[in-house]
Amino acid sequence: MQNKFGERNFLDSTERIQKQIDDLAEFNSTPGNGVTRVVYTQEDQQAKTYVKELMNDIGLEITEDAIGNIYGRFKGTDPTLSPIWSGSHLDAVPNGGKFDGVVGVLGAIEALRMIKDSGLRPKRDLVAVIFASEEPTRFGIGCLGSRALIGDLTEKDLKTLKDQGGQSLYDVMRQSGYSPEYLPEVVMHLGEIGAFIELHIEQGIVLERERKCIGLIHAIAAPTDIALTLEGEQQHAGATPMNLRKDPVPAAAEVILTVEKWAKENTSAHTVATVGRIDVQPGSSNVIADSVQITIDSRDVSWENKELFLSELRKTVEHICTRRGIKYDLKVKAHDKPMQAHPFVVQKLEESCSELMIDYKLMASGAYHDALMMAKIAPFGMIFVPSKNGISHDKREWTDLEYIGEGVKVLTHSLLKLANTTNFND
Ligand code: HGY
Ligand code: MN
Ligand code: MN
Repeated sequence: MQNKFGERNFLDSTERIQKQIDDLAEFNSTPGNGVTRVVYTQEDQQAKTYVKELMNDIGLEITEDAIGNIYGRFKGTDPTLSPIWSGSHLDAVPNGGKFDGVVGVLGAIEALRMIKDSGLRPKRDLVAVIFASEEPTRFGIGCLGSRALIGDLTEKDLKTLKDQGGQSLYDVMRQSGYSPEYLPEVVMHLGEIGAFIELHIEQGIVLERERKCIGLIHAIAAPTDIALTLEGEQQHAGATPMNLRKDPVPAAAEVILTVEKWAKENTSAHTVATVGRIDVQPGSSNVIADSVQITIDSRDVSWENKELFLSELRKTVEHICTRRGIKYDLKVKAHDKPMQAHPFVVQKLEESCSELMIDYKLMASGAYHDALMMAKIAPFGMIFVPSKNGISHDKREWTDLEYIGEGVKVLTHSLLKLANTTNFND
């Protein structure tokens, strides 16, 4: 394909992106200790307003849906063809980095800017999307914006999902100026979107180890998010003999070690499990706990493995709690299906890398992304750029600007290819 974009274009683009990444990092509730941007907070709204201005500056047609997904559209020449989408998220985990999600949002806007500035008018519309929220930080389930968009969230879910302060997602949405009562109007269906490409940092060490600057994703591991509450009997730490205790803390410890053992001994390279949060109540040193709440986040690219993990976990928890006289409540907040990238989209991404003479690696993603949800209604592909020392979800998160530039190059070329393809089975 004719290289319509000179090196100068991409140099300007990466300089713009570097400044935008730094500007966005200012919208942060933990300045000086990584970047934290939780959905439907002031910092989140500020970041979304900042990016809407970027979309406006390049003349994209901006719309926002009832729960806060934001769309910037560049019109193509043939309105009968479904649009090509690209984007990611702006929310950031507590004390995280400034690249996760942001690179995909800014990269999509830069790609549309360069295509627009080149004077090219592709057949299909191009849409840059910011999903309302991707991190599970506040409501315990990730990809809320894209999950709602594919119709996987009901109004009942919005009213059931609560944050640590006990506020429902529904109420928080309304307080933030959104209209969750119009949730059905957010939903899109198979066929309405031609294809979706997400540019994202790898968040792992593979690309750096193999000295590749681009990863093309063939599959995304999917999360199973569990909230487990263990209830014992609160008693005096000094006066209660060991044989009369119903202490939920050692019960939780047994569960946690069993979860780790199961994931470690499992065959699949992508079977992982993490206990990220432990809340002990009342949490005093001389009180035998009343209850323990833990989160369990397990991932796999194999659905069979995920199903096995969940059934084994249920049996393990039942066995430990029965033996210890502990009551428990196990809530499965998400049990998502791993997804394969669409061969045609991957082929276009590979063609772009070859034409741009950029070396790449085909790989799976251990992290999940909005692409995992979008896969249910559109052919998807993902472009990874390396994470320094494989670190992410931490203040040390870093991706060199030159790699981001290579990612934007591949994204721009691939969006153009897809936007000029009438039939994906060609
Ligand atoms: O947890 C994940 O995989 C994503 O970064 N939210
Ligand atoms: Mn993340
Ligand atoms: Mn992300």
